Amino acid sequence: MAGIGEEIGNLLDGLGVDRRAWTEGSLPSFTPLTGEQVAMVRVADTASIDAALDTATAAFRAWRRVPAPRRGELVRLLGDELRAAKDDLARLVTIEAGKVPSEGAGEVQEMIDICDFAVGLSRQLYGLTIATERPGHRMMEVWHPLGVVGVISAFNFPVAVWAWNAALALVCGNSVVWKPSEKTPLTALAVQAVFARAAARFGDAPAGLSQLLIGGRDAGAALVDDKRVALLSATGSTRMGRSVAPRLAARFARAILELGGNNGVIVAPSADLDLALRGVAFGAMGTAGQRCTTTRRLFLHDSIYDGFVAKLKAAYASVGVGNPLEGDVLVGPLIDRAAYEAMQEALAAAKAAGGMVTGGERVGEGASFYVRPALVEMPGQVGPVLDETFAPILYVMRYDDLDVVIDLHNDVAAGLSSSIFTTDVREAERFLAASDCGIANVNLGTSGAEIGGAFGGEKETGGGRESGSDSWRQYMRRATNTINYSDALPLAQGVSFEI
Ligand code: UN1
Repeated sequence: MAGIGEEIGNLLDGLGVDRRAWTEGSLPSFTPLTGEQVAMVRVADTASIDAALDTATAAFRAWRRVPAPRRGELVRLLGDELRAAKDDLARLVTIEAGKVPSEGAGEVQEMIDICDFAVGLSRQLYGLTIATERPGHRMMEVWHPLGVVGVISAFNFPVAVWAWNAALALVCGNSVVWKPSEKTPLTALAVQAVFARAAARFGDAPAGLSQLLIGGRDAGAALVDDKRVALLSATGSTRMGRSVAPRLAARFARAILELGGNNGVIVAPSADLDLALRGVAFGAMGTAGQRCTTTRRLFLHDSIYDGFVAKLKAAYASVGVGNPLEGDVLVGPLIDRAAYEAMQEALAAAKAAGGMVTGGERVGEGASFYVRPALVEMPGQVGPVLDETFAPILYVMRYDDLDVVIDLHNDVAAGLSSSIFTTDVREAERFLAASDCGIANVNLGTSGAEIGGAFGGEKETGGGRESGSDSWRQYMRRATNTINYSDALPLAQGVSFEI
């Protein structure tokens, strides 16, 4: 598409990004919309990574002394700046990550929402007061800032995941160092410029309070292995988590891991089928199947199987696939050739395991990779159904017994998101009690969680929780304080030690 490079230039200029950062570097950057190279981005070298961690450490030392509600003011300004930049940033997300416009805007809205949440939190970082067994004593918990927070984010939520972490980390009194996906450096540069505007309006934020490290393995490895980083929040594949987790554990660093998902939906006999159809369609095809919360497995009760599959096939056939800048489409491109190849491999493996595939073909040719979402009727939960393939493939299976299907649902390595469509309260509650995922829903899909809840999952999803609820506690350290205001020194547990 002619002019996309020019449009990116205009957007980045408008968002306040220094041209040299994306024209004079060594990391080529592409748009999945056309596959063309659109920028050459500067990457951090070893010396600048080291300097960034020093600066982040100094920034933390200053920032932790700023009262939390005042820290919240910076995040409030960040939310303001994001509101002002929303349209341009959303457009950039569409160009760089391939999201359709409404999902690009949704991603930026998610950033704004978490800023609002964090501002409120900045006046609530509360601890407990606990009953003590000793007279004239008080015992309490106080939450303190933690240190430098490293953030490694993935291409599919190129900016929102940074915001979930950064907004909380900042109100909690930490500094932030962010390594975005090498596939999405431009949106990261734009967000960094937005942050810089908020910091300038704030006035006296320490230099380097939130930094960006664009780079490959070196930058990621520094965040994982360097003891100056107190907490690493990493989003990506389970394979990445398997490499990162033991290294963090070896240096006793904190980790928040958001890894793979293999999310399932059960449609029960009593379900509102129109609702279920819409929920499954968005969950499975939204973001071209490239969300960690994407619906990948669908369990249909025998009694509704044939009719539901027919409706689903019609929905799959009708959905528009293509360049979101050019037409009214619901499914944009895969991120790159590797994603397309992984999808084709999974479909071939599904066929070999007895699957019946509808869709999955490539649309168009050239350097971009558009595919029709694939529906695969499987004879059982075997072969590629057990793994996450980051592409729009929905495996469909039959069931007749709810307890059996819940066990089957849980019998995969990942444990992120799950849902049931039913109007039977007993079925709903049995599912909620038994799903082993971090997210379990009734009568809505697996994706599109709001920021107010804790986000994350169990098993090979990594166990981390980000975003809402009490996730903030991970970004702080807890101290138990006991104060003796008596003139005696009673020992706990009745111990006597008279000198
Ligand atoms: C991800 O895909 O990494 O629940 C995050 C959702 C979004 C976040 C997805 N709020 O689908």
